[in-house]
Amino acid sequence: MADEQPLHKGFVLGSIAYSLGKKADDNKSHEWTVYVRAANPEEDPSLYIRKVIFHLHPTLQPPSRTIETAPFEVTEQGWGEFEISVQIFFHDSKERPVEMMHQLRLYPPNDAPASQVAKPVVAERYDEFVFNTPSDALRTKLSADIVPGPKDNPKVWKYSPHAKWWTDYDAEYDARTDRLQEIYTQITAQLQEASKRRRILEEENEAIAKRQS
Ligand code: SLL
Repeated sequence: MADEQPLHKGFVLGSIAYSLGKKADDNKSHEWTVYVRAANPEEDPSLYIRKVIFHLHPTLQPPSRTIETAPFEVTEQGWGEFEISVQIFFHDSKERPVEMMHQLRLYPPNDAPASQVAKPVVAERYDEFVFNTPSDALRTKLSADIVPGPKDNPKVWKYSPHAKWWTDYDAEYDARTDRLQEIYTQITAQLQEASKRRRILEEENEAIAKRQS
């Protein structure tokens, strides 16, 4: 019988924008990249994503861009911020495509600290694909341990030129889990210490009570 558990896959939808400086054309002040990437820096998302269609602003030709392998991203130059609609299709034909909106950001917020201003502007969010009825093939693929591919594999974002600006949500999750584990260990030790103290006090009490009787 097929395993009924849904499968979750962490991913990130976002954009990164670099200012091209003062000498740039007025209508090309920034170079930006909009992307769908795996949460895991070593995972190739084309294992489960068949294609991604990015619907850009009509001032960019052609406005519709279909990307059929990782990295699922589009790089352009421009001056303005706009909403990008992103459609994600899966290899598994039973899985419905996902459609999401992303607001392209080129400019740091007005209240950004000066240290942020020279850096690229990253706008991204973590989300999860939920495969409710994954085919056996998809389940096998998604459950397999990630084998590190060849060095500089362009399909995994670990080697992307943008990687140093991107959030490693998996590592953040692991760090939080490690910290929680540490706290549980400390609490367990404290509880054991407290019950040891209680036992000693009870024994002392008994000894006193015996002497008094
Ligand atoms: C705005 N609603 O007015 C937005 C539209 C469109 C920006 C921004 C393309 C590059 C080019 C580009 O940056 N379009 O025009 O050469 O802010």
